[in-house]
This record gives sequence, C-alpha cells and structure tokens, in this order.
Amino acid sequence: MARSISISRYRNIGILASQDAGRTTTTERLLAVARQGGEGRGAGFDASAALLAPENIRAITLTSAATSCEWRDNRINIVELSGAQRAAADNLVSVLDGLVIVIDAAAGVTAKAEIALAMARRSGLPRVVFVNKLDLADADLSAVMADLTADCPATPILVQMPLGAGLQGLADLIDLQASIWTGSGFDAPPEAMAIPDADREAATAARRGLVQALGLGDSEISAPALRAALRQAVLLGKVAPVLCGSAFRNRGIAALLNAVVDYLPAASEIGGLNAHDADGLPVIVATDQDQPFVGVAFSEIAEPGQEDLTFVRIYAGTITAGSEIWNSVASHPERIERILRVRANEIEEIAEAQAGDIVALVGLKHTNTGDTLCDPNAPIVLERVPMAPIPASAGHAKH
Ligand SMILES: Nc1nc2c(ncn2[C@@H]2O[C@H](COP(=O)(O)OP(=O)(O)O)[C@@H](O)[C@H]2O)c(=O)[nH]1
Ligand SMILES: [Mg+2]
Repeated sequence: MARSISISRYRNIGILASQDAGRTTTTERLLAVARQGGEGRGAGFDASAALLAPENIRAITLTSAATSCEWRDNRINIVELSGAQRAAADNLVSVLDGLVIVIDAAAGVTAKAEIALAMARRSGLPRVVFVNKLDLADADLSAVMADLTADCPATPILVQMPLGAGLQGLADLIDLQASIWTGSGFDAPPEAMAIPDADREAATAARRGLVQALGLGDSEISAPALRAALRQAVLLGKVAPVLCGSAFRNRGIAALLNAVVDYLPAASEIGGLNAHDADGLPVIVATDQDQPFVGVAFSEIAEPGQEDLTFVRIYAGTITAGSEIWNSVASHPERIERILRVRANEIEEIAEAQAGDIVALVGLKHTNTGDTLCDPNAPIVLERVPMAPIPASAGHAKH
C-alpha cells in the first residue's frame, strides 16, 4: 500500500494557460523532472515515446483529467486548465487550491492569455506565474511583467532573473545563486554557481525591490525568512511570484516545482468548507484526515471498452477500495470498486486515499460532476463556493 502523506504535504494545482503557451509541455516537464528528482538527473524522460506505447494510451487520456507527482516529500496533483473552456474549467478550478499560470514570453499577454488571467482572478486562488519560452529570441520578459502588473490585486513579483541570451541561466533572487546550463543537450543538468559578476548588481537590486514590494524594510533578510514572507503574501492573494523558464528546453522546471511547494497552499490550508447536513442545517467541513469522508466528483471519463472513472477531490477523511460511500446529492449509496492514481504515463491502483488527495474511482454509477460524496453515516452536502460572476464584456472576448 502506498505510504500515506500528511494533508499538509498535498498541493492541488491547476496549470492554466492559453492555447500554445506551453501548458502541456510544462506539465510533462514537471512530471519528468519530479520523477528524476531534479533537472538533468537520471535517464531522460522521453514523453513522446512513452506516450506512444499502446498500453499507455489510457493513461494519456486520464492524465488530461488529473495527474500527480512527488517533489520534496510532497504530492502535487495537477489538473490542466484551458482558459478557453470557460464553464468547464471554472468547475475544475473549484476543486483546486492554487494555480500555475503559464505565459508565453514571446507572444506576451495576448487577448487569449487575458482570458486565462481573468479566470485566475475569478477563482481568487493563490497563484504563481511561469513565464515560458524565454529561450526564444523575441521573448520579452519586461513586456510580460508590465502587462501582468495590470492583473491586480495579486502584484507580480519576479523571483528569478534570466541570464544570457537564449536563457543560458537563471539567477534566483531569493538566495542570490545562479543555475547555468553549460551542456548542450536538452537534458543537461544546470550548474549551481555564484551569480556572474556582470549580473550581480542587477540581481541584488532586484532582490531589494522584491523585499520592498513585500513591505519588508530589511534588505539583509535571509532567504528562508524571505520565502516565508512571500508565502504569506501569496496565500493572502496579494502577490504572485513570477518564475522564468523554458519548458521545451527543460529549464526552470525544478524551480517551478519548488515554487509550487514553497508558495502555493497545502490542502490543509484552505480552511473549512461550508456545507449543510441532512436537516438543512449549516455545518463546516474541516479539511482533516481524521474526520468522516467528504469529497467532490469533478470529472468523469467514459471510454468505450473501459471502466467509467470518476475523479474525486477528497476534502476530509479516508476512502478504501471496496467500501460504500454516499452520494448526498443523488441520495444514493455508491460502492468504490477500485481507487486509481494517475502519474504521468502510469496508472497505479491504491487501496485507500485520504483528505487532500485527488484520485479516480471505479464503480460509481449514480454520480455526476459536482456531486458531494460522503460517509453514509455523516451525510452532508457541500455548498459550492460560487466564483465571481464573469463580467459581461468578457463574454465577447475572442478565443
Ligand atoms: N521555444 C519554445 N517552445 C516551446 C516551449 N514550450 C512549449 N513550446 C512549444 O510551443 C508549442 C505549444 O506547446 P504546448 O505545450 O502544446 O502548448 P499548450 O497548447 O499550452 O498545451 C509546441 O510546439 C511546443 O513545443 C518553450 O519553452 N520554448
Ligand atoms: Mg496542450
């Protein structure tokens, strides 16, 4: 049986981008780098080859609903979100706790990217931004930063500085260290080193700006203290750390994984959820592994010749394969035949799953997207937190 992970070590995130910004490439690289334990470590993960194997076809379909990886002893569940599929994506966003917004540095903040940013604003979720494609000659980070600054109330704050033409390296503005890619292959690991002399002054000034933007007077603040302050500001929705990279060239991916763990909320940090019990009385569901089970079905996959799958976000308690749960919207019992976890191109069968996790269930027959699933002995219905309404003008945006 898979070892259980504390709810404080789950990150449930959406990767949000407009078409072609690199959402799929970024997701694949996150999974690959997490699997290798770092950039350029171990055997390269050839996503395209792995995905072509017939036995993996089903995993690809499932990966499009939700997939997961482990990083620094945390489990990161990832859902790809398209800014264009507004209603469907808004539904998915409601089961996530944080967002990674991918912006194409060469295309800039286009009308389509604006739609993705608007979705992030409506969700109110804490977010980090990944400025992708910085390897391209026409990448323009300052233009992206200027446009993102209009995306109040989360002020974008650069936490890295690209080094050299074509993204030869990245300077981390928090610990003032550089990663430089000296090898030529896409899978070459970066070398950790001091920030080169030519860039040191700019990096130090940028770090001072970062410290000031957080309202911290002391520019001598240590890296861990700065990360902690940044985390607080992100969780409050005040700032959005901006990371730099090239998913295609496998650069900046480990830093992005670190940012997800360091800055985006754990499943234990989202607070209680509003619900009502069988008598219609309001109750608060605590996001706790020791409470009775509560989850939400958020995606269904039905393929010819395959078992139907229901993806579920678990907010409280534990479920085990073979057990009975209660659909409190359909007022119908359901039996969990099997529990599956999707990791990149693999499907893993697990015996139980706990609060904080996202898994796929086999065997549910009466459940629709959005239904509350719970312990038969503690029936409650979650109140869906409505997202802020879509402004009428956004309805005319082209996508
Ligand atoms: N040069 C460059 N191309 C990239 C990068 N990331 C993605 N691409 C390319 O951009 C195109 C769209 O990428 P994809 O991940 O499919 O975007 P999605 O539509 O957002 O899922 C593909 O041709 C990718 O190879 C990058 O960092 N640099
Ligand atoms: Mg894609």
